[in-house]
Amino acid sequence: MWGLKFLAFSLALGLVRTSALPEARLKPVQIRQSSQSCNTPANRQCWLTNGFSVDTDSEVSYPETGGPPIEYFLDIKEKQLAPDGRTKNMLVINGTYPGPTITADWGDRLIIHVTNSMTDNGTSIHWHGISQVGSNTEDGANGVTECPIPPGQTRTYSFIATQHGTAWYHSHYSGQYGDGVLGSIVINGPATQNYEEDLGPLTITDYYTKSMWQMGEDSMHGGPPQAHGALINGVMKNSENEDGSYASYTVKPNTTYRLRIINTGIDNGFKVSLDGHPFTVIQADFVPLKPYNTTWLFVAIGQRYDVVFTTNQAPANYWFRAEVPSGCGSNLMNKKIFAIFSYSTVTAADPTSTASDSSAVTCADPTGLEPRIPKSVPDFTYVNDNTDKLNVGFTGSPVNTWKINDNSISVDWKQPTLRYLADGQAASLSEIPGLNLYELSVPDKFYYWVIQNGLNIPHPIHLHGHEFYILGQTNGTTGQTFSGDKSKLNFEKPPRRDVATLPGNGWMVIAFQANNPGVWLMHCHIAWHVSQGFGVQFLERVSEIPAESLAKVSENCKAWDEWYGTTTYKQPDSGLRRA
Ligand SMILES: *[C@@H]1O[C@H](CO)[C@@H](O)[C@H](O)[C@H]1NC(C)=O
Ligand SMILES: *[C@@H]1O[C@H](CO)[C@@H](O)[C@H](O)[C@H]1NC(C)=O
Ligand SMILES: *[C@@H]1O[C@H](CO)[C@@H](O)[C@H](O)[C@H]1NC(C)=O
Ligand SMILES: *[C@@H]1O[C@H](CO)[C@@H](O)[C@H](O)[C@H]1NC(C)=O
Ligand SMILES: *[C@@H]1O[C@H](CO)[C@@H](O)[C@H](O)[C@H]1NC(C)=O
Ligand SMILES: [Cu+2]
Repeated sequence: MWGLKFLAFSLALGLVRTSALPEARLKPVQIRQSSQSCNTPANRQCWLTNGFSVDTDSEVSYPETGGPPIEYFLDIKEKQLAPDGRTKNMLVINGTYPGPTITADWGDRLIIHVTNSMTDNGTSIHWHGISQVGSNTEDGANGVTECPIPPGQTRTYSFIATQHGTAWYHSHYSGQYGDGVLGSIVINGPATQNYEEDLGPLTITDYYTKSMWQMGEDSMHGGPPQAHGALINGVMKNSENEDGSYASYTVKPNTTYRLRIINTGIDNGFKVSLDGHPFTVIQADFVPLKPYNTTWLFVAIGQRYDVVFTTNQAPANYWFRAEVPSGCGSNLMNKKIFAIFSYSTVTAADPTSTASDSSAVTCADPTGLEPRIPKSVPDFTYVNDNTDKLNVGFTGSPVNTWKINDNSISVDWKQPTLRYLADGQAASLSEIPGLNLYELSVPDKFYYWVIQNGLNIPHPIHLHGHEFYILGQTNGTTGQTFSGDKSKLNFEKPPRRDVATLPGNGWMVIAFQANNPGVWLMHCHIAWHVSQGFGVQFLERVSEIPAESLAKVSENCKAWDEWYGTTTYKQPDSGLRRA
């Protein structure tokens, strides 16, 4: 309890500074007598003997043991790589794609120094899924919470991992992450199902052999560009010349594994499965679930699923398969999207296994996900105006543009929303149309949003700073308009997560509580769409955003202003991702 209570208290007093925030580190030498680790293969539900477990609501509390922070140094540079055998000029972190996995324990403070060693691009790094409680300035959304980091500069991000599970980090500078600026995040913590070993992250993405800047240009003027292939853990055999390789895992027989599946994609959702090995799904995004079994999962861009499976099949090599459901992306050129799981007792080779599941899948989230810690949401009065309704629209002229309530987001890299606050201009924010700003001013009130899709294209909707409750979601049948009929909504124990799929021609109703002062983006995670304006900003409890933290924004903007004046590469799009 004390962690967030203390935070809320200090926020209210405007006292928060980095060093004053509670810190935690579960190093054996640091562990207090009262908080030994109790997390074992036979009891993954337990975390610490002082009561932290999978039944601890990470929105309310997290463990702090007062150890040193976890520090990372990330260096972003141009580099030629050939992830699927075809050479591409990429932008990567520490020379690898994906970048280094950030690993910490639940409650740790992370201090991450990001150096921009690129020549012509700024950057900012968003820690996707991390709710940044009390640390809005660390959210890494350029044009919103910071100015980009200019070439030659380093910016330090500092925040606490108040949640646990699987996430990822990526550039928020236009479409840059599609050229390689991303990596996985693993926050160790308790789980709802026992397992013996953790196989770590499995990232999956569509892949473009041309740069995001080129593809973004194409997507602005025509239909969504066709992806040239897909990658799992940054590699794949391509369908053109069969160069490249499949990602592979070696597994021991009769062992229970945890696997962390992450869609880090640009424009495609994936159906995934592992031949012969059904999944027990234990977590969706950062939210632990009541475990359920399935032979396949649909994973939208930005979503994560933690699954457990047992190697109880005949020792052999097995395909892990991914495919793009129809209507869920840009018709990938490569249909053979595989990784290989090899039993350690056999010689690794291309599998001959057959698919466990051949059901045609739609571009829709699994229904009925039940959080381990169910929480209910109060009823609301549906007003059907811009206090609770977000209408998604589109125009193709003069260039492809997405609109929410008839307005497109277009942030200014050099004028992030927090800079207005730093400069004492909070009052003028609502008059700047490009911000697409919605103010949420009542502390701890639940805010409800009916997101109505006017087109037959599904969108993965991602919210920063919160996990949202999904009160209702249509399931892909055409032409559904939310009528206001609340009997179609689930207020009792709705799923919670930070990305959910807005169905084509349908609607989704979400809610979240104003419990995290700051400015938070909500946007479509299809890179082309957010670049073309599909996003809003929620300005939450503006008077409680500590003025002191904003000094960091002014400082980082000064460095950006100096560099931006000297470059010929100017902002080409909404600034959030490139179209
Ligand atoms: C990344 O590279 C930096 C600079 O070369 C180095 O100091 C750091 O240890 C590397 N970090 C990781 C996680 O590999
Ligand atoms: C980013 O850098 C690439 C070259 O690596 C360049 O093509 C692109 O125009 C740059 N974009 C911006 C917005 O600076
Ligand atoms: C797995 O365990 C079962 C029973 O515990 C045993 O019969 C079987 O031989 C084991 N399989 C392998 C591949 O070790
Ligand atoms: C899921 O499958 C596992 C392994 O087959 C089984 O032990 C478990 O009871 C199943 N769980 C549910 C919720 O059906
Ligand atoms: C979609 O909704 C319809 C109508 O509510 C229902 O009959 C159908 O089973 C649902 N389909 C799926 C895949 O959930
Ligand atoms: Cu979209």
